[in-house]
Amino acid sequence: KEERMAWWREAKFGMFIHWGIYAQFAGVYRGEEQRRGGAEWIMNRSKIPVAEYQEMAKSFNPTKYDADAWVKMAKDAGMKYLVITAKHHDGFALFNSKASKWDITDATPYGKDLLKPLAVACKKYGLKLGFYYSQAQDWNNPGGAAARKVMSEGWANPDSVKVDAYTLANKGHWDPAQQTRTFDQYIDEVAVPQVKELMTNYGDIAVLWWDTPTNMTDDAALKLQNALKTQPYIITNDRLKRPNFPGDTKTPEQKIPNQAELDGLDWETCMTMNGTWGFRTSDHKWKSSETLIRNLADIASKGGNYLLNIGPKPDGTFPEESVKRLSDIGKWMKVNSES
Ligand code: FUL
Repeated sequence: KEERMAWWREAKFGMFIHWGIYAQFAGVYRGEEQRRGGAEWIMNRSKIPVAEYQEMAKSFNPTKYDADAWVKMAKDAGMKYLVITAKHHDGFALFNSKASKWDITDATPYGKDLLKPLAVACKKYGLKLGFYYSQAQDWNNPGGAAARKVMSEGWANPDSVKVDAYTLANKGHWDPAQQTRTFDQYIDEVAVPQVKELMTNYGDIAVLWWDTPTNMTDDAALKLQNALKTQPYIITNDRLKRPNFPGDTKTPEQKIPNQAELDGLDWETCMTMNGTWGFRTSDHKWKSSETLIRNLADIASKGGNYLLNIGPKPDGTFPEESVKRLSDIGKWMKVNSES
């Protein structure tokens, strides 16, 4: 483990990327602002029917996507690794998957694998590449889990009360289309095969970032863990299944732990630059560059890593506010690494 963790412990700073079909909604459904949660949660929060959500993929066409430019921005900011949502809770695969048609190649006009060019660019600039994979929650591939959440208030759907009762009675789901298969079938036919695809088609993978173990079983967790074995150096976080699968790293979210809390453990604080992980037009609560730099220094001095998020726009570009902050951090890094 010591050998496996060596680069990660030195890294200090990485880029998190939350990108998917939710960027198309950008926090708005049927003209109503989503009231709670990150914009990447809109399908669940607003109880968007599966067919309607999938319709949105038909106009997802990120023609301005430039993986080389993304990785260069990360590198110039002093980041040493990158973790991207290969599949978030909405189940949409940013890669070409044979295990599901709910992926970039089958469901969108863009039609090209988004992770391949990223792997190439990471190699070119010497950054490590990691994948976030939502192993349990999947709101589109039937059988996937759904965390039960209160409906985002404010959406004037006359059926909302009924939909919520349905959700309560159906383990968090809101559309019968989500339940045509069992969780075990989803694990065996979608999650495990997709993780294997991610482990074999993109070269060396440095990190597997699991998330929200809703309804996970030890049995399913073991299958997923075994799917990583072609990447013997991979580092995993603590979100596969608690408590039996602790992984390598702790994942404080949106907060910097106090020193004593995580002393002796490997930890990484993930944080948004504004208030959302996925792109949201109306979120203007940007932290200042100064705050972000202070956070980085604080985290590094306490022995942790800082995984700072970008929520790209549907056209494939980073929000200008994020670009500005990355460049400010880069300038500070340059001055402070020369001494
Ligand atoms: C959370 C997720 O539910 C959020 O959408 C986001 O991905 C964050 C990093 O982890 O648990």
